[in-house]
Formats: sequence, C-alpha cells, structure tokens
Amino acid sequence: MNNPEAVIIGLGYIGLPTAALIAEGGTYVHGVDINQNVVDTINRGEIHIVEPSLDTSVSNAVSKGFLKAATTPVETKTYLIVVPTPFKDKHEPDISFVQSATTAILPLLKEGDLYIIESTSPIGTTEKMMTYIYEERPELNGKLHIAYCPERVLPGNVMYELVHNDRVIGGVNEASTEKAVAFYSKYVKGELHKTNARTAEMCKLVENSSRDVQIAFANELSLICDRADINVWELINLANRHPRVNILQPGCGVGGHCIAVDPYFIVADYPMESKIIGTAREVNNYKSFWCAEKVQNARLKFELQHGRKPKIALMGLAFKPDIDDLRESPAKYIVQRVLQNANNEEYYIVEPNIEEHNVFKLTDYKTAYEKADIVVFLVAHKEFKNLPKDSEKMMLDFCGVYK
Ligand code: SAJ
Repeated sequence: MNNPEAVIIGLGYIGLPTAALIAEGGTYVHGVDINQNVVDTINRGEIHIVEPSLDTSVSNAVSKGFLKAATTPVETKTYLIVVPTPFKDKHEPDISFVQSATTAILPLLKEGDLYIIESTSPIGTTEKMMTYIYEERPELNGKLHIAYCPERVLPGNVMYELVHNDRVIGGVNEASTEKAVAFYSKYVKGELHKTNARTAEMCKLVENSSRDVQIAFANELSLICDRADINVWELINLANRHPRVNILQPGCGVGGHCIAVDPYFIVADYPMESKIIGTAREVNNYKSFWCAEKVQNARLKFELQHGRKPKIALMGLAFKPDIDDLRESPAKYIVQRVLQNANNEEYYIVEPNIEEHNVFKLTDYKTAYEKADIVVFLVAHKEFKNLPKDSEKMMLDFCGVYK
C-alpha cells in the first residue's frame, strides 16, 4: 500500500464506514483497531458489524488496495479518532480510549498534521487532548491542527448519512477548523458548519439529549394515558395534527449506544443546571422498569383468571425496530427482568433479526405468537405488524405494533 493519507483509529460502527467511504473515493486509508479479529476480518474484505451496503464498500476498498487494517497506527497527515467513549459506574464519561488512541499516535505526529476527534466526548476533551499532546511533544506546540467533528449518522442508514448529513466542525483555532473543513469537504456532500471545538462537542451531546427529552415526554404521556384509560397512540396522532406540535413515539424505553448514554455527559459535568436532561433519562429508564412490572401483573392476572400458568411471548430484543443491535437495549433489559422473576411459566423469546443468542433461546416469531397466551410487543419490528390480531390473547403492546 502507498503511504496512507489518513489513519482512522477505531473500526466500529462509525470508524469502519468512515474508513471505507474515504478509501472508496481513492484515498489510501490505514485503519486501526485493538481487536485482531476485527483487523483480520477487514483485511479479508469482510465486515464484523451489520450495516446496509457497508459490506460492498469495505470489500471494494480493500480489494483495490485503498483500505488496510492493523492493530497499530502508521505515520500520515490526518489522524481521526473514532473510538468509543462509554461511561463509568456513576454515569461519568470515560475518555480513556480517546487518550490511549492519542498516546498511540504521539510519536508519529509532525508539524502541520491534522488531528480530529469524532468520538462523542464531554465538553473540553479536544482541548484536554491538545494540552496532553503539547506536553508530551513540546517542540510541536501550536504547530498541529486539532479539531472536533462529531458524526450524527443513524444506524441502518450510515452509508447515506455519512455523505449527505451536514457536519459541525470545531477547531481549537481558526486554522485548525479550516484544515478540518478541507478534509471533510472531500467526501461530505452536506454543508460543513464551522465553530469552535467546545461548541462542536456540546452540539453532539445536545442533539441526542434533545431526542431523549422528546422521547421522555412521549413515554411520560404513555404512563399518564395508561392510568387515564386513553389510547396514547391515538392521542399523539391527534395532538400532532396541530401545526406546531410534533410529539415522538413512546416505547419500552430508550436504548442504543448514543441517546441512552450521551445526555449523561452533560449531566455529569453540569448536574445543577441540567435538570430536564437528567429527568428525561430517569423517565426513559423508568419506562423499561414499568413495562417489566406490567408483564408480571399480566402474568398474575392470567393465572387468577385461568387457574394455570400462562405461555408468554416476549417479542423483540433489539434497541429499535428492524436492526440486530442489542446494545443498551431496553427490550433486552425487560426480558432479563421478567425471566429473573419467572415462576414456571413458559417463555418464548423472539428476535427475528438475529439467528441465535448466547444467553436466550430464541423462538421463531410466528410460532411464539401462535402458542402464547400473553403476547408482549417490546420492539415494533416489521414482521410483527403482519401478525393477525387475536382477541383471545392478552396483548401488551408497548411499542405501538397495532397502533
Ligand atoms: N425511540 C423511541 N421513540 C421514538 C424514537 C426513538 O422510543 O419516537 C427509541 C428507539 O426505539 C431507541 C432509541 O429511542 O431505543 C434511540 O433510537 P433513535 O432511532 O432515536 O436513535 P439512534 O440511537 O439509532 O441514533 C441517534 C441519532 N440521533 C438523533 O436522532 C438526534 C443519530 O443521528 C446519531 O448519530 C446517533 O444517535 C449517534 O451515533 O449518536
């Protein structure tokens, strides 16, 4: 491979699509991941995650020699940090992967290089990394271009959105912003908006917090409507006929690795000021607990009415419809909680988007539905919408399959 023009550290849900996209455009990209299996898979032209059209993109880029993966970085002109930023025990952000990725490239950096963080990060992370780099390499002080540019792609539509979404690009100074804008302009068709690093960091957190707060409002309505005997789906549909109202959909909680995580990055640093953001997280988490309690109640009610244990179908494990991703999934949490309290009932666990699971024994969705006395819809997968309504069964529709 020729000298790479970009090194991308972290080949996960965002790093790999980004690497493939840039490489497909004819730029030599060196991808880095600490996981040897991931590296080997990519170098075979294959992928380790599910994302539409990513497979062809990676196989093209690898077969043409524009993308190569390794466990260590090499010298280049542009470094992109796209590693996870999870949180620790008390919902405190953990930027240790960003730090270790930066440590790995420290000896390779030279004057004029561009260093960009894409990982979702607490406010001030880019400046913190700048200080760290210049402490370790004082001869480079002020001579690098350092910027933050969050990704905002929707899982399931990543390859399209990476190109067409607008991007927010914030440098630690104007020269850094300009240099980063020039880099993204080669493969992004959306508008590139310039700002500073702190605002760009906050922008990402605010986008996902905004969605979390809006979903919390819908989930709160679902709790109120349940007590008030009102169909929440009909209510939201009607309220949304107002020209300036746009309420989102309630569900069994909020999951995924972004919306259920990012708001804590604000709350952890600004607890006194972020009351609504913090409460939204609580409401959305509580909704999952509430759903699990509803299943227990239905189970007991059935037993009282029929004098026997029910068969229960738990429909869906993914964190949202029509994907195979179970990370931070409220449906998975509910299934675990229900099974912890199981008392000789028969359970059928369903997830049409995955073949098998290392903990749960999966049942085909039609069989589960047919056999069950109680059907619990946790995720509105498209397959479930075609199941006939059966008034003989007790239905718990937490995600509006039949809305
Ligand atoms: N959900 C609801 N009701 C709704 C919409 C969503 O309960 O009306 C739930 C989903 O079921 C799921 C969770 O919210 O459990 C999150 O799903 P999502 O589709 O809202 O978002 P993600 O996590 O797949 O992707 C989000 C996106 N952010 C925003 O829409 C502001 C995406 O653009 C980001 O790039 C991504 O987070 C990320 O990586 O941060």
